Amino acid sequence: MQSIVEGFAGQAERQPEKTVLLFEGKEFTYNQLYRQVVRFSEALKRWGLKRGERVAIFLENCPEFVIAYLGTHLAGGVVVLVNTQYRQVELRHILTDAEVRLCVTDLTGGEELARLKAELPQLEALVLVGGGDIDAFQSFEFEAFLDTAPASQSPVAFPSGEDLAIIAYTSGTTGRSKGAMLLHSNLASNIETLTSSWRWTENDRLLLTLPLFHAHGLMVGLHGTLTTGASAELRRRFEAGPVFETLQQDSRITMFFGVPTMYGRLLAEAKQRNVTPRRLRLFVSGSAPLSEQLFYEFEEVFGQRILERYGMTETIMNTTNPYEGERRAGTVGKPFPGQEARVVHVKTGEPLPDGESGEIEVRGPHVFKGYWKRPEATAEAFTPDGWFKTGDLGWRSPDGYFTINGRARELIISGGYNVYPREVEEVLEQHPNVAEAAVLGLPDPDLGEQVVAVVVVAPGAKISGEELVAYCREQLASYKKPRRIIFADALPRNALSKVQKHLLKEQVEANI
Ligand code: MLC
Ligand code: AMP
Repeated sequence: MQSIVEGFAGQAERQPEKTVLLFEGKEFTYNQLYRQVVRFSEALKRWGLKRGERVAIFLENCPEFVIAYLGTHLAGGVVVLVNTQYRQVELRHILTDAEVRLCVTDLTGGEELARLKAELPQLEALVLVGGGDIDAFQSFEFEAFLDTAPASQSPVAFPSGEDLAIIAYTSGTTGRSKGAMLLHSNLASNIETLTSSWRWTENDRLLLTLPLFHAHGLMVGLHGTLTTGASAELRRRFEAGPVFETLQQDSRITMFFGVPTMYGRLLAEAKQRNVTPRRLRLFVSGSAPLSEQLFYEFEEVFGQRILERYGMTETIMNTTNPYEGERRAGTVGKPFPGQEARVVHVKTGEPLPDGESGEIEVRGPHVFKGYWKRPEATAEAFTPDGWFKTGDLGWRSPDGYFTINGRARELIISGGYNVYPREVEEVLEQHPNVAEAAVLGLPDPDLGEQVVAVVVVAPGAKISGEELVAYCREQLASYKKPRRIIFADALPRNALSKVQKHLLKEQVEANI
């Protein structure tokens, strides 16, 4: 299998009548989904998409997401993933940087893009799920777009492993996110080792509530389903009550994947209802640290251990606790077969002995090609012998389990979403009434970490916390908005005038 779409097509040929997706009461067989994928790909080609051109998907979870994703790949296009919470700052940057000509979205997304029309000269067309019309662009209703596919289809040609499959924007340490270029071979090799490690088979059914616009939902949840011939019940979003009920009542569901926030909420549901939860074949957690306390409490109430794994956008999945064998609390397990991981000294880059803490580096067929149009950032991210520097800090036990205990870069992980402080600071500092701002991550019992901003108001100016939060929501994804704003007279700086975040954090924590 060189690509996910090829693996999916193979399953569609092998078991055409098998259910692959369930969504809001509708079922799709492999054959039905495959036929729609081919139509979408033909429609894209007729519209004028050339091989290697980018198609953005700016959409909540729904079957059309899956059709557009696979259809773009089948047409030789590159998918640009866009979080539905993204607003003006992120959309402007991503769609311009990736030179997107066509975007698959819904009416709400289309309206947000229309506001940016003047700044997105390269964006020509929208394909709108659920219909509607956006005057600013050439717009098609999704079904009508499929109908533009020519009646006689060209022979199916799958992409090669070396072709670019996805550009996923991540790690905006400078305030601007970078597009991680993932090849079809990265996606295919990672899902092959993952599905065999987790014993994923066609008999599995996954309850998939993670958003498809990030690695966890898409490159683990969806890819695993499509390539093993399994099925997934797809939800628009995660809601703890309904999810808990489905897990209890629907014995066809064998797996659930989530971020720790979701597990905390499911645990609260179980306790509140005072029922014994049904056992599943597999619960997986990732995208943020799963605390030992949650790991053990979950085991006590659900009667089984969550399998914790570690990944990132640039490398998809890196390490995993074992399916059989000890799932060790607080650890992220060992590298998947066929992939490598090591710990090196943060300054010298020399490999460290077991037990010593340093930066985690990974190498293997899962590691991305580089950052889109950013050769310098790409060069900086790799060692000369091809190890990718993850920016995560940790150590390895003598029996090979990795533990993550910090981050070399500034990053807040809130409910499994990454927030880069610099990006939020830049938006705050653009406000005319703000002189300077520092953004921190403070512990949060539900989200793991929460975004907090310390703001110095411009001389003579006045602004309230509510106004600043509203301003951030206008410009940025809502999950990046500060949950709390603290006003200060000045920010602590060192001799080089760099803000001393650790000191600021201590001061803020002491005053809460
Ligand atoms: C939503 N909100 C958040 C938030 N999610 N705020 C902070 N952190 C978050 N994670 C805000 C919304 O903007 C909104 O604000 C308010 O909370 C309610 O929105 P909601 O949609 O009702 O939120 P909720 O259902 O509570 O969402 C929580 C969640 C969601 C945990 C279900 O955040 C989620 O799906 N997280 C998963 C993220 C994920 O898939 N990460 C994987 C990345 S891949 P307002 O102001 O508008 O009301 C990766 C690699 C790897 O990291 O290893 O997997
Ligand atoms: P992203 O760039 O959104 O893909 O986020 C990747 C980051 O999430 C990693 O670099 C880690 O910092 C973090 N992460 C993912 N999985 C885990 C985990 N199991 N434990 C701790 N951190 C994790």
